[in-house]
Amino acid sequence: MSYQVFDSLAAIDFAKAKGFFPNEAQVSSHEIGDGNLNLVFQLSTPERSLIVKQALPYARCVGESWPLTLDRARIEAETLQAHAKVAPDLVVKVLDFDLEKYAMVQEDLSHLVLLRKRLIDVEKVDNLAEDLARYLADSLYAYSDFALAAQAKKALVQNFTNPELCQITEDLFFTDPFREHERNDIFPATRPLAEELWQDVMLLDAVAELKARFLSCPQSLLHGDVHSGSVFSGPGELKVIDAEFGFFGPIGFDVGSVIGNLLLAWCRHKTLGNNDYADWLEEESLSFWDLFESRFRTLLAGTQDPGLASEGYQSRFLAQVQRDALGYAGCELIRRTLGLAHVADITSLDDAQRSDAEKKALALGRSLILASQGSCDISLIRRLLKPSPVR
Ligand code: SR1
Ligand code: MG
Repeated sequence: MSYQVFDSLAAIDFAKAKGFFPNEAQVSSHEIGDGNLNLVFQLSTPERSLIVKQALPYARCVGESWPLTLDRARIEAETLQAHAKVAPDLVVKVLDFDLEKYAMVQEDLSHLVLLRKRLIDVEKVDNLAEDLARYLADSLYAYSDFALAAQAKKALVQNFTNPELCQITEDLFFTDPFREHERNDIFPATRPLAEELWQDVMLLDAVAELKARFLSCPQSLLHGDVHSGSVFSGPGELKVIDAEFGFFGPIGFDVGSVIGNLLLAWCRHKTLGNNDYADWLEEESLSFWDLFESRFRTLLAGTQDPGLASEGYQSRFLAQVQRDALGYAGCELIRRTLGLAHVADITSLDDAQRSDAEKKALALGRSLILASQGSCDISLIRRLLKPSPVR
């Protein structure tokens, strides 16, 4: 049967037709999606529990006035499957994908907690930097020119061309927040700072450079939206979900999204005076990069392409990824403050705290973006997070 938007019962019928439950089973079904785009049903019997995720023909957070391709469900399933080939323990399992219903069946991760919630709740997450670094290093290396034959990679670039979802990022990440735009959502106390930022020509030049690299730099198959709401975590476990923004883009974009989200949590906790926890977030950001870089460098040594085996080139490549990551982290801080899609790390604060945290996010974001255009490295984060000297 052709595409229809599921309700709870249709989600059960779908899972039964796929053989996940016997026809006679009493299955309970609840729509639990709280993301910006899709429907998510949790189906359970006493014996098993599963997730059915279906793409809607529009962006859920805005409504039918924002039509959106259903093909994103295919991209999501295939990106998760591609990344699971090389990092199976760190990616949610896709058990089935249906190209007519634009729906997939996934393992249920409800024994885990969204990373964003854990970061808000002042939890020091074991192995966070290690797991995220391994997920990104292994998946981003495996789908790069260093690991794939050129023609195979080009075929994948074609398969993962994701113009509508990329357009969302191009607009919401790089364009709207840096000018007046009706999609922006600006906290009144923050507006004067936004207006100041919009006049900053050097900043706008740097953001244009970062956007151009996002548009035209197919280095590897990115997750494309690896913020702390796309990661589940629990004791000894971390799982990445929600890869509908997957496409071939600059490696630093995924790396920077992780760093940007740790720094958004830092802005929250520094504002609240949770200094020990803010220091932990700072250390996690730095070790995340160090672990990513060292694992990626080790993988590079095994490149299949003798033409890309030069150590000098590989070092320059990683230095560029680092600069990109700092710049994209800066854009994430700014777009989550001024743009359409905010984060609970900041919006759940009271008004005075929110204004303070947003001020920090904008200043930090700006410095990171400007620095990404020079010869900066990750230690910049340490310098930027230090309290400014009293003048
Ligand atoms: C209309 S989608 C808004 C945001 O949600 C997604 O998770 C992406 O981060 C996107 O920018
Ligand atoms: Mg998402």
